[in-house]
Amino acid sequence: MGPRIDDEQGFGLTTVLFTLIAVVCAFAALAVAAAAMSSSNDAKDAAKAASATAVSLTEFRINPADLAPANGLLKVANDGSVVHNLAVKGEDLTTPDLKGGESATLDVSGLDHGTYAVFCSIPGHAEAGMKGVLTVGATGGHGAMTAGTASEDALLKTSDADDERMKEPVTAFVGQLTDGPNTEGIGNPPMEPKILADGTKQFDLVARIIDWEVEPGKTVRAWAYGPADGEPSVPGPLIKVSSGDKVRVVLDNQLPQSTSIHFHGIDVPNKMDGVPDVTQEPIKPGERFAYEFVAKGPAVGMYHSHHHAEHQVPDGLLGAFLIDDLPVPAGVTVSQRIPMVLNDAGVIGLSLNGKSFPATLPTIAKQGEWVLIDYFNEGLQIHPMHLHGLPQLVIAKDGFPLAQPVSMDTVNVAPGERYSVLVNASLPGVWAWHCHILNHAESDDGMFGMVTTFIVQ
Ligand SMILES: [Cu+2]
Repeated sequence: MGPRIDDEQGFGLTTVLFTLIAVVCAFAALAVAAAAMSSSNDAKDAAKAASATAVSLTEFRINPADLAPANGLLKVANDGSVVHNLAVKGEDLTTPDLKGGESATLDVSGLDHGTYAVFCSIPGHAEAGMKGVLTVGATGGHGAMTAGTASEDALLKTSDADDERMKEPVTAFVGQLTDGPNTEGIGNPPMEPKILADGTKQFDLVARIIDWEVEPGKTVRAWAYGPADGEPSVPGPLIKVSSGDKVRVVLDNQLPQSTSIHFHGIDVPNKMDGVPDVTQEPIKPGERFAYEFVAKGPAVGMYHSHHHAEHQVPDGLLGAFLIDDLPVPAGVTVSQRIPMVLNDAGVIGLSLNGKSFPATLPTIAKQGEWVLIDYFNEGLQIHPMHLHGLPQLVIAKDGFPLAQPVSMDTVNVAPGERYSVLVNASLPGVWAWHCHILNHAESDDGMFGMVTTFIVQ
């Protein structure tokens, strides 16, 4: 029994061993099979990745700019030195931000067949040139020999779409000629003073935060001046007085921050200069301060905050302050005087008279009229203001009449400067009028910002 039992046990052990070996072998086989499968997937991925269309990003180019990946994959490499990405316009599809030397695969195979604009979405990079066209899917019957033609077609189609998109702001601007302003609120409303018993002209101003529509549908929280009994605006009310007037400007600070008013380019006594901690205490929220002086002209000035000015002024605490009319050359009769307040920062941004194109208003004159334009730069950058078709005769700089007026087609207005120019509406037509720093006037979506027109009827 014993040996049999042993034999049985021996047999049993052998069976167990064989079973174990078999199981181990089976696992090994599975592992091998799995490894084989995985390596075959890796091989497929590798093959797919190898056939992905290579795109190189550099400063500031997408190369090639005309992409038509056969298998819907783009191998995007940042060959530049700053961070870039590749995004598909209008789709929620982009590579991660890639540092120089990094790359990523972008799968565009899920997009509907068609053409798409691609760009680098890092601010300023598309404008600097990082734009391209992506074609997804077959373009119909084109073989390898005609691939170039197909992508040229795609580029043309994109160009049509581009042109349509860029026309929209112009259409909105032109609509104002028949339908009136396309935004709420107009800057520079003339302000009438309260006349005090001694003849003093008193202007009661309130500073507060308001909703201001910069362009159709874009409303910002502006910091604005307004008459105590009227609507605030950006720019604030236009104040005009005459030489010898006793002027009193009372500011009621309804802002959450202290403020002050500096009368830039206007003769005032030192203690009325509006510089907190230098000539006065800051005007705290809820407080008032009265600025008093006797007007001395001619002057083309501005009134604006001189406290937290780096944000209070571009956010809207600015206005034009004129004393008297400017002397004009013999034989010239001025039919209208137009303030043109330039701004480029804060919540208001690139704008003319507190509005960005297409919400800027045109200047309209009859043929032969003389129009006087005062430029005021309340922004942080210089703006070369270019008027098409009609020369600008500069008659005053910072309100000081020039001994010899000088003609220009582009007037460079630096921060704080004022230029007064006469324009003779000599040639009929709609003349573009814009800042000539081109990205202050045009974007991928067409004209915006510091653009308006001068219309001669
Ligand atoms: Cu500009």
